[in-house]
Amino acid sequence: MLYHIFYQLLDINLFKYITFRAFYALITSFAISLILGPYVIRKLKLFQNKKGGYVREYTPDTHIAKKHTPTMGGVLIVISVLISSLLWCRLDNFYVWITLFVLVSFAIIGGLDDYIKIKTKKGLSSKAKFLAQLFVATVVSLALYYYPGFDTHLYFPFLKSVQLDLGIFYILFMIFIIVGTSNAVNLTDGLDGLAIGPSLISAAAFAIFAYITGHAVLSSYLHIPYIAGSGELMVFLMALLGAGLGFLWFNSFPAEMFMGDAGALSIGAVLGTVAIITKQEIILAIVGGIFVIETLSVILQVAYFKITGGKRLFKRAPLHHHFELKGMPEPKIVVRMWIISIILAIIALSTLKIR
Ligand code: 57M
Repeated sequence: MLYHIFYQLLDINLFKYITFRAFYALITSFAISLILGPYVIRKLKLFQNKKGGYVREYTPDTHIAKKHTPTMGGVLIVISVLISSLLWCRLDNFYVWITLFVLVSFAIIGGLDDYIKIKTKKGLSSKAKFLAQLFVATVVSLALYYYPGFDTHLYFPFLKSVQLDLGIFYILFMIFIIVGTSNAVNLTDGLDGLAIGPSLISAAAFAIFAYITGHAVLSSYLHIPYIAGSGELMVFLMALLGAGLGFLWFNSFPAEMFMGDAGALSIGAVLGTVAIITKQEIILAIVGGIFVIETLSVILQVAYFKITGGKRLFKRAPLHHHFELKGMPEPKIVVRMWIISIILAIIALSTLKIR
């Protein structure tokens, strides 16, 4: 909105620049989440403790103490991103609106699950949740597919001349990426700061990718596809980064709140959507490697259990539970996952030069 007022109406050039608006989007959303945080925690606590708190069955003993930690903190992230994006993004940009739509609709699906879980201890059925995710992802994928100039090629890092045209199957691919990333972040969200750390690192890396993809000269210099208008996603992603840092302020060990499905599903879906728009889906698997590893640990655990007729590969999946049960302190597991995530983001960014 500020772009339209200060640049288009008042001719103040500074507001034209994506980088300027991106940095202030970060500061704005960080400030909002920091200021609103204590209020949101108080409200969520009141609501949740009235219902007696919530702790999953078979949770490691260390988690019993978390029984009264309020969940659904993702609401704080979503509100902060929304306000900041509406202020700092260009509001005539299709990609901004589609990403905001993903953020809000997945937050509603997740929030509904959190809400019902607190009320009835059961949550939405996993089938209903999955169908709702599929529905929104399909709407978004069709909107992107039919957007003029949409490119159905899949690009590969390191191999600038290799491209795969998926044609109409790109729609299925997009649905898979959006729903898959959404659930992968959700699976990862089991220790204080564990999901938000790699989410922030991914948002920061994709802010750089979005800027370059939306920049005609830079994208051609680095041999990556040029997607007109995608640079504006940098502003959105920096808003997400700011809101996530504000959330981490409260979610760092020992957490004062969890993001809930409202946060995990929406952040994951948004990262998937941004990777699709910037044509960096494979890079997402590298940047978001922690989410991939956590998801793979579950797949391997279940497969191994079935093949061996009851033996386990890990003490418990997803992987963070394995380390917990081995006696590793929670903050150590989390910080090590962040370290891996930072290294993966650096590897992903290095692919910009190696093409
Ligand atoms: C989300 N939710 C957390 C919190 C958070 C197929 C199977 C692998 C599914 C998986 C599963 O249900 N995953 C979904 C996991 C829960 O956190 C809440 O949920 C939100 C995210 N959706 O925001 O509201 C608990 O995690 C802890 N937590 C923190 N700090 C945080 O910042 O400490 C969360 C955020 C919270 C809190 O204790 O209550 C969760 O872990 O339940 N299932 C599992 O993860 C289960 N794994 C399992 O059964 N493995 C089997 C098979 C199926 C692979 C095996 O290994 O044999 C584990 N879940 C739990 N304990 N709770 C098992 C151990």
